[in-house]
Amino acid sequence: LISYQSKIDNLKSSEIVYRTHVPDDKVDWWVNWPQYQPVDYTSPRLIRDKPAWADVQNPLDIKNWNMIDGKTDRRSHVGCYELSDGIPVNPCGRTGIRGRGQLGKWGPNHAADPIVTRWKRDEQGNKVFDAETNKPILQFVSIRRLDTNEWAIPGGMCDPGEKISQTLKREFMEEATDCLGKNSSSRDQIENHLNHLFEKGVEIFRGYVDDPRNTDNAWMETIAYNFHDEDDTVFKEFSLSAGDDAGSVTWMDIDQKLKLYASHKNFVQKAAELHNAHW
Ligand code: RP5
Ligand code: MG
Ligand code: MG
Repeated sequence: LISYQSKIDNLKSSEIVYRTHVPDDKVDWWVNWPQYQPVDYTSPRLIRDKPAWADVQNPLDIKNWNMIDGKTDRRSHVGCYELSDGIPVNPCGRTGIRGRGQLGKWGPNHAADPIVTRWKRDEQGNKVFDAETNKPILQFVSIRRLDTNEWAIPGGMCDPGEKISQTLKREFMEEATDCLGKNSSSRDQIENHLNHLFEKGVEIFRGYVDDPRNTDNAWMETIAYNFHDEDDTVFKEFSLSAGDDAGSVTWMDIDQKLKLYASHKNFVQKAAELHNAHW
């Protein structure tokens, strides 16, 4: 879990908010820590703009925790979360900050992560093997996030009422093909091209994400799926293009030296294991 002081939000220096440092042995709520008084912070943008995708500021006005609440899924993948004075409590422990931080929902904020893979190939089209492990190298479509500058899976938040299969494809199209920057006929072409691949995904992970935005009362959860282009038929003549909250996009070799956003390295490792690829 995030247990270091980190600067959050793009605020003026006088407004910067710091997390309380949470040592690893104090992350668990069961460990008694009476001095723990983290700052209570919800992004002023959420309070001022009240975006449609975000909750109301007062969590006591929300009643349907741990269930589907209209179009909002307030259930957690990790089981029933507890409430403290009517406010959801992060099931993975202390984060050093209270409130919603930058997250829209109190409690779980649901996302989906498409791990799109292919084999690394040489100019002749032969698979490339790692010299040490003797295993073929898998590549995945990685984007560089504009918020933290880190490389990541092109995932994103589930829209209200959206099926997970739709979120996975929509986020991939927005961040890795820049479909929002294209006209509707190009968008349709891209979608037709990807439809077949996105029909046969394998679930890789479902649960809590160690996301830098998590707070004691709001946290990220995701469902990650692998979509694998075994024969390079889908992506051979397809160019990726970064869009929306992605600054760049690339096919990245999967290897244990990777540094990725949040828990994404774990998800990519599971995809490599699924294909018995180099790690
Ligand atoms: C991570 O944040 C998830 O794994 C997903 O990749 C991402 C969703 O947030 P945005 O990309 O929409 O900011 O926790
Ligand atoms: Mg997105
Ligand atoms: Mg995203």
